[in-house]
Amino acid sequence: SKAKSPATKKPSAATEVKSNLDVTVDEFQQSIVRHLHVSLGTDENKANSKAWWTATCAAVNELVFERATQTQKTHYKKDTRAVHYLSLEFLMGRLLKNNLTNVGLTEIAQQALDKLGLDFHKICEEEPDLALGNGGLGRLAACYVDSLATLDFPAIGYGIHYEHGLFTQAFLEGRQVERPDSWREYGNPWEICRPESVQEIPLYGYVETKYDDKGQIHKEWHPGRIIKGVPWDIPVVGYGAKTVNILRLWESRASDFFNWDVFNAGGYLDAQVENVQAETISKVLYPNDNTDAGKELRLIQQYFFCACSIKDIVRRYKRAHGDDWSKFAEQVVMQLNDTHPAIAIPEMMRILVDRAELKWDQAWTICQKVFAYTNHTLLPEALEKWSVRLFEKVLPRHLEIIYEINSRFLEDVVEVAFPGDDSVKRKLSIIEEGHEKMVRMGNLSVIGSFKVNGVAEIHSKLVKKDLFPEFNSLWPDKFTNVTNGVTPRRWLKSCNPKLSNLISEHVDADWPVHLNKLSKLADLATDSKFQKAYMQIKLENKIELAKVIKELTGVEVDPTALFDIQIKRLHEYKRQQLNLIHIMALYRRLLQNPDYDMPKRVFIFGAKAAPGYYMAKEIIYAINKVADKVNNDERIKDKLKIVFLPNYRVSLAEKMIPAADVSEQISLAGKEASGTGNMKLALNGAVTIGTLDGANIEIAEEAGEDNVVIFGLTVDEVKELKSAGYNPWDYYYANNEIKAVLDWFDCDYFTPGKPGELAEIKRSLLDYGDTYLSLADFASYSEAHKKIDKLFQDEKTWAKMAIMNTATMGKFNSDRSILDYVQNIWNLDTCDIK
Ligand code: IMP
Ligand code: B1N
Repeated sequence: SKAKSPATKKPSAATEVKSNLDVTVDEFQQSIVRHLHVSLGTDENKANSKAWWTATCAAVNELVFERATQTQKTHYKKDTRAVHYLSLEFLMGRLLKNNLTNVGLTEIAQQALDKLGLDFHKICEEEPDLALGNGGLGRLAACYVDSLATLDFPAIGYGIHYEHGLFTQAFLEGRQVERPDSWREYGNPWEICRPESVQEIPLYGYVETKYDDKGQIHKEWHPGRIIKGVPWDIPVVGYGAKTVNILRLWESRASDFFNWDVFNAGGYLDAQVENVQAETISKVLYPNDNTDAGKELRLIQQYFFCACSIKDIVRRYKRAHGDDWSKFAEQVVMQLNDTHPAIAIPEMMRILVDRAELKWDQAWTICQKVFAYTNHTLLPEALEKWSVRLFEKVLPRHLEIIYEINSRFLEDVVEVAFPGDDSVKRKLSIIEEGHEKMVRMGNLSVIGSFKVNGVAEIHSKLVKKDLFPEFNSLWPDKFTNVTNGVTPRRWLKSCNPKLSNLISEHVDADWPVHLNKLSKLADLATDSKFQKAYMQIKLENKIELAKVIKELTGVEVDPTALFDIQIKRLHEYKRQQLNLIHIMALYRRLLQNPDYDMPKRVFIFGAKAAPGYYMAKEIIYAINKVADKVNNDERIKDKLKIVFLPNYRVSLAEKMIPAADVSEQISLAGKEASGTGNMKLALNGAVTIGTLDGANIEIAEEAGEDNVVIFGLTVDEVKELKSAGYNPWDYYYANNEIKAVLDWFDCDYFTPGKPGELAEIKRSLLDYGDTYLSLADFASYSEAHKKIDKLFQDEKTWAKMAIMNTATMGKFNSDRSILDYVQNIWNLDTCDIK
């Protein structure tokens, strides 16, 4: 790789953020080369792309770590109140491009690599995704830490340093196979180990009751095991690079001192087995989205990272305030990302009561000012419950504390509000009675938090009305809404540079932080010159995606066709199966009438199924099989293509979203708490075909009803239909097209020689009751697609709709969400970093 020297372009000030990091192209180039030598011990001749990528990251880090240290120092000196975002998942994706965007050095880096004879985009492709999350919930956490840093709020994200993130997905003859993700097999340049902040975490064992001289009870937990928590810090660079916060992820290790006993007793192998068990805690992310695995290791993961984080928080607080707990709740707020970190509540009580020896009431008062809880789902299978038996074994002291919290709550609160009402008590109790007693983490979270929020307007209403109605009548002010958002830095500026440059020609350059400024584009929505420029960019993005599709699947698609995209975890409630049966209906219409009037269409899927989710995997297989058949059927003359891109992940989303014409958001109303992919797609100019569910409702409000296509049952209609008794067979017999499509699954049309291989799909939609009402919504969905076809064929109308979507998505900036949290829940001040 010999250095070429192309003319050095001047970075255009209009499109890059002005940050305080002043570096020239030459300096940056020198820094990369220096790191190649000094940090990697190689040189320009030996280095492969991976080495160049590592060196480039190191060059960025040199600037970023300095800011991180400065930020921590300032927060410490000013003794700022900070939010601690506790989350089992952070789906960060790649960081190089993002960090360059945020420090305003994308063009500098591009030119520096250019001068080294390297291709910037190819170098970026070397980076593995940080896939420490499953989907929306984990990616939301990543957007939120970005916004917190961008807005200069003191904040820290706490999570687990999984050795293996979400599995990678491949297809083997159309079926999903999973392989482990090894994002840090050869180290990762973004993280720094902090051995000076290691924590020790107890587990198992028993509780001893002791009495002191005054006859006071003291509880002492004698743990059966001690695990070490080692923190790894990843810098979180705000846009403009003033604040650099950190994400602190805990890795589990065997605790040295504990294992020495076993070791000395001659049990070297036993000691190793214990090591292995300890290290298992942070080994792998549970791959379930929206379902509760209910496994012991998962409970231990939850406790492990909460206990490490609280110790870290308490240590930092004590350094400033010593043993004076009176200011703790002024300095600390902890946001629980769903119930996964709810064990932090009894852990905090344990620290305050058992260790700091505060009175119960004093401790509880502090606790209740510190925790806030975000609910992300109403799906019953996702609501966490742990068996009392398991709890007692793993966390015996916490179980006692939970019982104490519960009995006080039932006596002091429920009995006062609903005297003598045992049925309300049974419902609100943290403990569910039954043949197996269970700890309800949702109830614990509501009782232990000062605020509870849902993630979109409709979802927050349903949290109050359907999930926690009695809690809501006890504490109406506790419940609130914060509609989700997405960071426009990653999800527009960095992933769609062409559109971003066009926007910057017409809108103030600070639109990536003041996203409402995009509304100015509405004036241009019918301007034919702007329409042309906008649609030309969409086409170029589609050409790029077509290349990716060809590379990954071998399928050739026409970039002028309508690109219809459904990307999200595979789940029956998200209804990929509805999309599939509609595509099959289109295919059938084309077979019956080759002149059937529709624009050329490409249906594109991306989705991982939880490895243990049988039906989800059947749906993937069915889509792949139907795709094989349709894509190779010459009779329909390429009017219809279906592609399922393997290994959907953040970095693939960044390539798909800018190329979407239509965004499929078709969950059964009431099931998708919010959705955030819906926001990213609309922001990039895709027209939503969607149900009145989650944030779709707010997207439709913002975009205007002319610029989205809504179909399907509403939440109330779903309830009505279900209570009247839904029978999918009615729809099967009443609608010829539904019948024909479902019957197709019985034969071997899509699986030659293997009749009935796809029959589970049909059974799930008929025999198993069609839980998510796909058949009930089919007709309306089909009409909505006909409407899309018409609109798409009218180029001017379509361009206007696409532009209006970009213009109206300002509300869904995650900065707005963060400001909502700050105002309604966290009560933080910004902190300027010099
Ligand atoms: P942490 O609590 O270990 O995360 O500390 C974060 C940062 O706060 C440290 O890296 C320092 O930059 C700053 N800090 C902590 N303690 C002190 C101190 O005693 N003097 C000055 N800065 C400190
Ligand atoms: O959280 C997202 C929302 O936009 C989605 O609508 C919602 O489905 C998603 C257990 C979950 N809810 N619950 C989960 C993930 C992992 C797990 O182990 C539940 N994910 C969501 C952000 O608010």
